[in-house]
Parts: sequence; C-alpha cells; structure tokens
Amino acid sequence: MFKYAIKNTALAAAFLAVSAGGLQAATNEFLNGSFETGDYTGWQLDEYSPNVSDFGTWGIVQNNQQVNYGEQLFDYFDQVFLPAFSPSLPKTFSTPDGNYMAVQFQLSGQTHRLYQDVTLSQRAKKLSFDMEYASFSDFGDDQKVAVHIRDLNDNILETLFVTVEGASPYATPMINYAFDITAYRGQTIRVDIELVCYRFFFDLALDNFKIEKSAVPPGWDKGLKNGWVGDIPPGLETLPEGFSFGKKEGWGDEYNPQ
Ligand SMILES: [Ca+2]
Repeated sequence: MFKYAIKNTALAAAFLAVSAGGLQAATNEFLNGSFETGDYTGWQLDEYSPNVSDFGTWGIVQNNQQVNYGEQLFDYFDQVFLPAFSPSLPKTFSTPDGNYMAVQFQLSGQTHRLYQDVTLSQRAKKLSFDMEYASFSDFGDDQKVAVHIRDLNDNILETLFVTVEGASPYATPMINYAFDITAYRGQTIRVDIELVCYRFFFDLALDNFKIEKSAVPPGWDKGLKNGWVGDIPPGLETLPEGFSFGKKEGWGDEYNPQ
C-alpha cells in the first residue's frame, strides 16, 4: 500500500521523463474510441480489489492540460473528485488524437479495467491504439498493464500486450500499438485494458482505439458480388490486378458471364 506516498523520490525522479507524441485518425468501429465526447461514453470501467471509491481515478484530460500534484480530477467510475498524487506530477499532457484522452491515477493499490465490446466485420484487420505508461516500481503479477481480447463472458482469449518483470521499460512515451485481429473476424470481442497496481504508482494514458480494416478492392462497388459472403471475401486483402476492369481470370464463371 502506498497511500499518499512521498513526492519526488529518487526512484520517481528517474522516470519522470515521459514525453508524448503520435498521430493518426481514421475509420473506427469503437464507439468513442478516441474519448472525444470528453468522457467514457461507450466504455465500461471497473476498479476493485479492494472495492474502495477513493483509490483509483479513471480520468479524462485535454490536450495541453497540466495536472498538478494533489490536483482534483473527476473519477468517472466512482463519480467523485479525487486528488492525483503520482510522482510524475506536475505533468502537461499531449493527446495523440483529438482533444481528449483517458488517464488513470491511483491513491492506493487496486486493479483497474477499461473495456468495450466490438463486433468485427469480415474486413477487420488490426486493433490499434496509443498508450503511454509510467510505473514507479518493477513489474510482476501485482504490478502490470495488459491488453487482452476477451470473450463476452470475460474469459481471456489472447493477451496482446503485457509488461514483463525485468524486461519491459518502466515508462514509455506515447506509442502506437497495432495487433493482428483477423482471427476474430465476424465475432464480437471484448477489448480490455487491465492496470494492476499494488507496488507503487503506475500512471496510464490511452487514446485512439480503432479497428483498421482491409481496403475495399478497386471497382468493388461496380463489380459482380454474386456468391460473396460479407462485405469482402474472408481472408482476402486485395483482388487481382484488373478485376475492376472486367478481367476476372481465375474467379469462375459467375464473375465472367459469357
Ligand atoms: Ca482522443
């Protein structure tokens, strides 16, 4: 437990340098994947073990917003204002996409989750998001950030990202992550971020969640689609050169009417 821990410890100072950067914007199957409503619309939040209202803050910050040590931030899970006491503060945040992003601060040890159920089309290709974190101790099962794909019963199907004890950097700047999710095409999955924090402070910032899709082939809107299932043939990334101009070699008679 580390409630109201001392500011500016030597350990904390070593990991203060957390810059921001990043880019992008595009189509999105997430609802409010970039938090541009200025809140957690579309997302599910949780904080537990223990279930105490003043231990964790799922907050929202704006671009160029400075958060000072001890400043009150609104916790969208417990619907209360709580002071932020991370050794990283004061800090000025820079959003990689739009004007808002999600942040997590803690006052004491707890597990925190942010997740959304997303139905993937047959064109779903990659899950991408921007994440910045700073842990003020090494990692372990009791101090980690992980990104999981779960089923709708909350079982973990795949862990896409997890910090590793003795291997992962304690802190990273804002980085864009992208993971192949083609195995889940046509399914509804739960995209879940888990922040387990029981050793010492662990700042987290998240933004710009989106599902990148395979491109629609040139001429698809003019072409013959008889026999296709979904909005693009499963597993297909591109169609052969010339397909949009009527050259359908190798595609069978249904695409080459006599
Ligand atoms: Ca945003």
